[in-house]
Amino acid sequence: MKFIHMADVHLGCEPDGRSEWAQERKRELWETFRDSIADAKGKKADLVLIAGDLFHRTPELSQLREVNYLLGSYPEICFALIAGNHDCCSPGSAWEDFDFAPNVAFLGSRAVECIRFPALSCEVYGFSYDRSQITQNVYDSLHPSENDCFHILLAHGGDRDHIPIDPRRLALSGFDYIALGHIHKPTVMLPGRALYPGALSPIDAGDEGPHGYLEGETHGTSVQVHFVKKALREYVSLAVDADESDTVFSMRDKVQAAITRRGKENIYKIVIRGQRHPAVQFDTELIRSAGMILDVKDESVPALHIEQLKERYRGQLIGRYIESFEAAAPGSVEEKALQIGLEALLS
Ligand SMILES: [Mn+2]
Repeated sequence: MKFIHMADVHLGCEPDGRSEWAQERKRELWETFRDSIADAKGKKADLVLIAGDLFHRTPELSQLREVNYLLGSYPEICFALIAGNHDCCSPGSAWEDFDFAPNVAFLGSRAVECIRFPALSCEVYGFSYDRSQITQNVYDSLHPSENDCFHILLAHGGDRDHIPIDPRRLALSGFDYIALGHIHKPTVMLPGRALYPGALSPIDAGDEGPHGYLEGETHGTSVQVHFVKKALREYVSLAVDADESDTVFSMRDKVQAAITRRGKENIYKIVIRGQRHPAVQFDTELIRSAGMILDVKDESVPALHIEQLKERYRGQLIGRYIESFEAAAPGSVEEKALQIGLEALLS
């Protein structure tokens, strides 16, 4: 059996909400999801597992209809999904009496359900969040029935407020594969058995690194699983060095070149380091126009030629200030005080 395991798609979320590209990214989340479902057909997957937080919030009817249209277009593929903490199946929500296509199994109850796929001789166990927090470690005591099926647990959480999971107890549970969701970075809990694919697309600037889904194939009760990069973009922290020759525009050019090397499609957090000319102030808003940049932090320091300054201001306040730090060791707090004090005095 071949399967695709994804989680934390967060449809409806508007990543980078205050940026110029927020709407584009909101649409991208849907497109990437649609593409991943299309991949399942291309790869001839039998089963697609969606381990919670498919939506950013408890879905509206229109969003459920959209997803149902996409999944229902592939009647030869089985889909199994649960609601996570973000899109919890709260009483009265549109989840409750939604009529999914026959190939879609929504394990919407708060109690553990088991869905059997006889053609795949596979059973999928799981339940949905009915609220945004569940602090009981419900997964640790779950066990599949004793039969010859391949046993999958669809599970969401793993931190203190969202169903804490003890990997040692999970390892003893008897499930052949545990499809996890909630942690946005691809993470292995038990090698080949319990994995987080990470968010399908990165949602938060902290979600650095590649994003996508897991593709697996079963051999008896063992599983071979690997990560497939699918997201169009990554969040990247990038340091760019300034030197004394740099101006605001030359710095923007440098940032642009660094972004071109690393990939223009990515979303950046830029930090300017190094020593700038004392007369230059970097206009971070202007530099931000060099690409998809969330934030430019200027951590450069003015290049201060201490000996020259001491000569030039000998006998004056600045000269005496420098002399009073003569014993400062490199990297010491005194050296930092010298730097900060000089910047203030010189400006
Ligand atoms: Mn979650």
